[in-house]
Amino acid sequence: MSDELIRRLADADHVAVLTGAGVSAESGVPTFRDEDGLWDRFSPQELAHVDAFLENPDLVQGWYAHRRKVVTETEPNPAHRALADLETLAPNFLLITQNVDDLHQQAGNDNVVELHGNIRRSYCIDCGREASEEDLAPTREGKVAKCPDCDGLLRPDVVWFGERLPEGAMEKAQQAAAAADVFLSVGTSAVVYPAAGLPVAAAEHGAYTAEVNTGRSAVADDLDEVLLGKAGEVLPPLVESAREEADART
Ligand code: BV8
Repeated sequence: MSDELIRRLADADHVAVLTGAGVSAESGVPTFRDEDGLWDRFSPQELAHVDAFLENPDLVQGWYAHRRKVVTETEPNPAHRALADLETLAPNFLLITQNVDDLHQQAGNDNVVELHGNIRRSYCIDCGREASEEDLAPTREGKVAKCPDCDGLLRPDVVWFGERLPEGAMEKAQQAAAAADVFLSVGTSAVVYPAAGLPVAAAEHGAYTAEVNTGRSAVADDLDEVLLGKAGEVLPPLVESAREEADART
């Protein structure tokens, strides 16, 4: 990591961070597009799309039931904790996540925008009633889970391809990107829009931009700095150094 990034983080009044599945990889949550990723066997359109859901509700409900189980068995890793620490350092901070695993909130981040929803919530596609764990129990036996009130199909509260992001989420994220002194992009391949447009939008508004990734993302060439490595190994020393630099000034 460069002294410039440390200095800018120490000085920053506004910090915004975009995260993707890579930040949860060290918690044991598989990513989407890595070799052993979730989409190794299925393509995104086969699963994360409402048409796939309506055609194969048991397959899609089963996939999300599996992912919910994985998520309930995982906990935040040092990358999540470093980002919670960073929120206490920056006067203005927003964590913009594409992840649906709730791990940033569990790590202690308060200012979180979930661009793609949250897998812990499910609802009925017909009446909108929120589904309980009990309502979802049939998915554990590979059966279709339906609404106890109206018999509608139950779906996860996540954003599928072709679906609109949650009301106001992208606006809040874009405002933070435009105001950012430093914008970090952590653990995302940056191929899914509109989320993937945020790091470049921040750069265009004058933010110092850096990505933390085990490989180069699709937007790496447009950023000021690329920190190659695991988020759980790169972020803790980065935030610690920024905090020491900030303390040295007071
Ligand atoms: C919308 C569901 C409009 C939730 C997901 C062209 C054709 C067709 C469509 C489009 C198109 N151009 C744009 C679109 C729109 C489409 C899109 O972007 N498609 C892409 C694929 C081309 N976008 C949409 O449809 C969005 N909606 O645009 O709506 C609209 C407007 C008005 C009215 C109606 C509609 C909706 C996008 C949301 C899709 N939902 N998932 C779920 O099941 O989780 S996307 C899916 O990919 C996940 O949500 C995930 O968040 C997202 C991004 O993936 P990443 O998080 O980046 O994960 P990935 O595995 O890819 O990468 C992991 C990275 O981590 C890698 O770089 C790896 O190197 C790194 N890494 C691994 N380990 C570590 C690490 N880094 C650090 N440390 C480690 N240890």
